Amino acid sequence: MTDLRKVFILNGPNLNLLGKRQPEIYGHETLQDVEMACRQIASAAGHDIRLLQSNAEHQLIDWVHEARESASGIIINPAAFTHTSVAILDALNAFEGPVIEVHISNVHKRESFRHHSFVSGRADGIIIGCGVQGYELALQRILKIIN
Ligand code: CA2
Repeated sequence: MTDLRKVFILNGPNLNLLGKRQPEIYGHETLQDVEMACRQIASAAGHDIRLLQSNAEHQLIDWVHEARESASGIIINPAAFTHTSVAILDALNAFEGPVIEVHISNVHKRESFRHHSFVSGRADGIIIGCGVQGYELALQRILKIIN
């Protein structure tokens, strides 16, 4: 039977500005471009995605809880919450499927406060510094794990 659950692609604070500000760090593509590219990859494999973005930590946590019932995997770029949020880590620890953490920029070439991630201890894979292509790579990995 086909799994009707979606791959959730969760995005944290300020990522709504992707493609609109600081293209030297984050590139020119928008979250909508990411959504279109990922939907195409998922649909070729008989799956679907749900791409969400919030500036609020509690909203991201609620979506992770929702994913427990309705997602086959989670791709997450927690943005600045990566470096601060035990609460997002705790929520992800309660999700049983695969989790891939994505960072558009190479956080290890940036300020030292970006070098630590609370989420990495839960992630099954981490893609860093590959631009927005990182979302596509993460999706390919999730599809491989769940198929
Ligand atoms: O490289 C990444 O994907 C980050 O998760 C992005 C976060 C940053 O706090 C992390 O250290 C690394 C920031 C997201 C802000 O996104 C913007 C996009 C365009 C313009 C301004 C902000």
